[in-house]
Amino acid sequence: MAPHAAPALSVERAARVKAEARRLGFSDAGITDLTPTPHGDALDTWLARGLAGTMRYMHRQAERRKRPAEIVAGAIRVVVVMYNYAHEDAVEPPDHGHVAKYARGPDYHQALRPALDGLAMFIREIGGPSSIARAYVDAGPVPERELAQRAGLGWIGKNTMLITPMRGSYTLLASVLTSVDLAADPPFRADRCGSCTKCLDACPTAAFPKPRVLDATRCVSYLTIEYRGPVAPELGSATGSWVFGCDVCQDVCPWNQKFARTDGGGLLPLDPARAWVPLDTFTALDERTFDDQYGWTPLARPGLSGMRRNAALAAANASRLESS
Ligand code: B12
Ligand code: SF4
Ligand code: SF4
Repeated sequence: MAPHAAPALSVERAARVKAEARRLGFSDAGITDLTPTPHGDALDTWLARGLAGTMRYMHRQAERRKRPAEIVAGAIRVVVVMYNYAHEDAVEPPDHGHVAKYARGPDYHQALRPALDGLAMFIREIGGPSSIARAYVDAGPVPERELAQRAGLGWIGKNTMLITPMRGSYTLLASVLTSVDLAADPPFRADRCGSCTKCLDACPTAAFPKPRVLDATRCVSYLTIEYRGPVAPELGSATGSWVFGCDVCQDVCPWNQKFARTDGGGLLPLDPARAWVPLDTFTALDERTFDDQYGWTPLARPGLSGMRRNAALAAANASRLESS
């Protein structure tokens, strides 16, 4: 075998895999290895300070998150794919609650899965019968943003989001871990945040103790999606009209304001009309109708009781605003 045959093959395979990812509807793809993440200490500190709140799975997955080679036995590469879901926001109607952009349609975990499984199959076909390729959409201990940065897809902004030049951060990430030797991309080394602090300043609940560290227990996204039980009044009064998730630290980012592109590949059909829901919607629904209307969307995660709690907070915030 010629000495450079293997690298040439891995370069050619990598190019085919990335082209296939784009053909399947992903906005971009990058490849990296599975060596331990250089920021494992940041994860340990985050967990030790209790900043994960009740997300126990973050503790359970920590060791594998720091050493992604341990996630799938035999895997040596990860193909990280990105899906762009940016779309125009509708103007706020009165007495409505705001839903984060990514959640205005089907649950992306299910919606991206068939295309990602298709990519995994393509990689196995390239690699031959004994090859492994396993797909993950925000599941398991895959440190998606770090791997995406290492795979050259962008940098991690002060708001902790993966930001891609000429695209921004309204993107979802997913990955395929594989035993097939694919040429790795160079990491994205630059930090393009510069002296900007817009996201840190705009966060309604002051959830960033410092740049690139998020106290999830203060984040509206955590409070409205992950957290069960009553929200502390000093935080609940800052969640504004958000009833599911929050986009503030992305909406103010100049990289989104200048470069967000509404050219998503059709894998996740979002409906801008679902950006705002009447605040009395959830009180009027029973479990069965909630399931029919929202069971296939991300709003199923907090469920009917969670959405009632979130809508009550938003209604209280609206009436406080009116009377002030
Ligand atoms: C737990 C979680 C949350 C938690 C905690 C968020 C957080 N910042 O940690 C909550 C519920 C709050 C949340 C909210 C949201 N989330 Co979330 N979340 C996750 C999840 C499952 C794990 C993230 C994690 O590891 N957190 C632990 C902390 C410590 O990690 P980290 O902040 O990413 O920091 C790491 C790196 O930044 C690195 N690091 C530290 N310093 C430095 C410095 C440099 C220079 C570098 C390179 C790296 C680096 O070390 C850290 C440790 O690994 C991922 C999916 C996954 N499997 O990874 C999705 C994920 C991060 N979430 C996502 C989204 C879309 C959101 C929301 C926008 C949803 C919304 N609209 O409400 C918000 C955004 C809030 C925000 N500003 O982060 C996307 C982000 C896509 C992107 N383009 O970045 C992901 C990747 C899901 C997906 N599959 O697409 N999320
Ligand atoms: S998602 Fe909202 S609450 Fe959470 S950090 Fe960003 S701006 Fe703050
Ligand atoms: S708002 Fe500014 S500091 Fe925050 S992520 Fe965007 S560029 Fe970076």
